[in-house]
Amino acid sequence: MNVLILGIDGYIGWSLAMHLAKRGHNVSGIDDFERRKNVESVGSTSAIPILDMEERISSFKQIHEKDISFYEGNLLDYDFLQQVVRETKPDSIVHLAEQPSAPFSMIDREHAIYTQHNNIEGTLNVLYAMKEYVPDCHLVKLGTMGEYGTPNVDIPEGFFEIEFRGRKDTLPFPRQPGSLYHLSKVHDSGNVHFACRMWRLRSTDIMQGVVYGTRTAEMVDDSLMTRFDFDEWFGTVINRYCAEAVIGHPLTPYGSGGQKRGFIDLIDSVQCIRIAVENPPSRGEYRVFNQLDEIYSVSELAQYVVQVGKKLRLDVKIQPISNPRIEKEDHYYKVDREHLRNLGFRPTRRITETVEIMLTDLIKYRDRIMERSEVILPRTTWARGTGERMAEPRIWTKATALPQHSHTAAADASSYPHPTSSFATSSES
Ligand code: USQ
Repeated sequence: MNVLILGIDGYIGWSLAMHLAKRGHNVSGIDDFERRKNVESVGSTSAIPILDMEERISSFKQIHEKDISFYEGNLLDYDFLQQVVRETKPDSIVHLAEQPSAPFSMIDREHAIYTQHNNIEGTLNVLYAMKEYVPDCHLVKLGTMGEYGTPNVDIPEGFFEIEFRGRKDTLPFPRQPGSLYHLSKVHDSGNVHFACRMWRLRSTDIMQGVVYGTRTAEMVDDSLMTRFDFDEWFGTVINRYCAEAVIGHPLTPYGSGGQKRGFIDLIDSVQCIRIAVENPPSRGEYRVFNQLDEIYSVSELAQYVVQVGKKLRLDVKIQPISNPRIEKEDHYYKVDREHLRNLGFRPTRRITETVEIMLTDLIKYRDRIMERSEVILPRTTWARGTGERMAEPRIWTKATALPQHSHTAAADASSYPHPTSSFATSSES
């Protein structure tokens, strides 16, 4: 199949490109490196070093003997987009080219407008390019479980049957998102559904849970790794916990820690997207997949990281901090997720196995995380808005983070002992 990946340079985009190319698909991708720039704009960087796109592609070709084509540009540039679509003639477009951070969208008015403009207008351009040049193409659109919010009833896959005043219908399940980023995805879902109904496009709208992990099967060399964010804005909760654990920063569950979310390993996220690509819906069909493996509360996750950290001789502490977001901390959460399983999705490994792989990978890059450790504690608040800084007492400082001997070795990651050898990272040791 010809697959065009929008946002090929991102955390999932690069992982997916390698997976699909290795599988024999003809993969092209678009990116304008906005994610790299946005992470840089908040003073952070990927904990795992990543190569430039040209170098990534040539390393992938050398190692896996497959080609990936790359086009640099932005979806908001319709001339650019339509030219790429006409040239690559995709059977499937996977749309990952959005600003994906809830806290980033909540910094202030400018970040909110940037997020919604980028995400909603970019998606509209994709829909128009499909309508005009490849109406038979399948759009795999990355939405989010956060579109639904946390209702006090079960969450179906997109639609539910409702009886109201004696009449019945099957309607989109109500959306109650918790950030202006999540809301941009709700607007996208409405536009994609509309394009399927009006223009007979076909689409799978994926309500994905929170993704975690450092590795997929194709990442057999350091040059093929994908980015890994740990800052307040772009790091997701498990990834942040693992980065915190390796530098001796206490894990940071927000509030009471009872918030439940659906989670999925990076390796399974690409597996699921591949399944969606290879099993397209019919013309005019708009279908919704809830893409997650298991549900956990953020406290439970912290416990898992402590447990695995112990195995690796890391002394991991938990220090809950006041919640910068407005969200329920004690709530019902039950989610249907049959569609992908019916098409063959099987989780690759248990969460604790992945956390072990993550901690082992990240220990190698402790100095990079340590250098940017000031981006870990949250400062963007939902309630006060306009980017006002949270007055969170500093509970951790670099100076107390590592035992003296590790500090002196910080410039050379390779001098850190292997996690299974006798060493511990602790603010107390
Ligand atoms: N959280 C903590 N401690 C932290 C970071 C987060 O307790 O250090 C909590 C948050 O308050 C929230 C939960 O963990 O209750 C998840 O937060 P997150 O930052 O990991 O994920 P979220 O903001 O929900 O967004 C991420 C991705 C987004 C994707 C979404 C899937 O950034 O692109 O859409 O996960 S979902 O959450 O299902 O909507």
